[in-house]
Amino acid sequence: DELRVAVVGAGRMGSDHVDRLAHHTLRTRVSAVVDVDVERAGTVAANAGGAEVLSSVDELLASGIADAVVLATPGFLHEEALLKIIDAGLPVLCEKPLTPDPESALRVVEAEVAAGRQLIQVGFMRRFDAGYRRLKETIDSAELGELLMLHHQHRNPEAPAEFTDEMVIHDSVVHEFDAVRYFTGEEITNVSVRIGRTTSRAGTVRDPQHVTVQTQSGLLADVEIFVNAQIGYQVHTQATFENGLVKIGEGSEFELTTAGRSGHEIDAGFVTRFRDAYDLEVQQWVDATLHGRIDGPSAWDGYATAACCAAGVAAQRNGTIEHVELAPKPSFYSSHTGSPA
Ligand code: ISE
Repeated sequence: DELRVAVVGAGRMGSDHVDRLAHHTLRTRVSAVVDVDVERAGTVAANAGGAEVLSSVDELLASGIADAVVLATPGFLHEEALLKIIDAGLPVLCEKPLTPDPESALRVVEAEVAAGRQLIQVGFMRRFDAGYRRLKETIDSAELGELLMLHHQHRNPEAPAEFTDEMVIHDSVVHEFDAVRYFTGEEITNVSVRIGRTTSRAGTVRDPQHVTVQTQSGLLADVEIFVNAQIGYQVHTQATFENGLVKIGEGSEFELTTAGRSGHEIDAGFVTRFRDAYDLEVQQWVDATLHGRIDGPSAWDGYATAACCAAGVAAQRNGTIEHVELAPKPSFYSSHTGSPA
């Protein structure tokens, strides 16, 4: 069997996924590349011999040339596309965020529930990172006793000039919201944000910021988010247990020692830092889809993290601890492996 995948959105993530599907993923091929900018779609499709070039989701769904979709347009375009894709009954791997706000995310969740089967996986690729998986196993096995705290550091080399305080939460910290939910298997109940000194290298964004969340059972997790850190792309986690500590994300295969210094390389960006995670995410999605299943992060995970983002932006603005409001979780998602119960 071979899954025919259409990639919608031929920007940075879309073109990376086309390359991955065409050259690094088994049991699939790219049947179409879709972008309003058909020239850009054409250039990307040329890397996946034989892929059709189309300019809209409507055209794609009418063509019948795809069994499944990878949606990699900007987040504000996701809702409209997802509702059409659900209506057509096609499985979709949707890049994060599911949608930019909890109201639209909930509409997508409701449409999926109404369709009666899970079609959406959200692209929280860190769940497929080897370090993340190992830490999750350590937590679940209780071999170090109970998990007490999580400390995250999320650093980017630099942010685009138009990056805003809101985007710090929506684009960047959304990954930690999902990570905390993944590690603990619990929902986040509140979010606060403190902002102190700001680097002279930031544009209008206040940077770094310190975010604290709490889960249903009371666990605290904090995040240093620093999007103009200059040093490269770093995603570290330190987990504090009753009987030990675990650090992930700091290692590297390649350690260099030279005159007067010793250390390892730092990735330039997320495409390389999480390459293995993206590869595994997409291969597992292809294989599950061929078996008529979705077994990665769900639309519910997309909705719950969107609710955390809304609380995070309010916390940034108000300087308060903001409660995260969630709609009741449809039982539809309870059997799902990736999500908190
Ligand atoms: C970007 O959208 C990502 O998803 C990256 O993983 C994150 O590190 C970056 O801050 C975001 O802008």
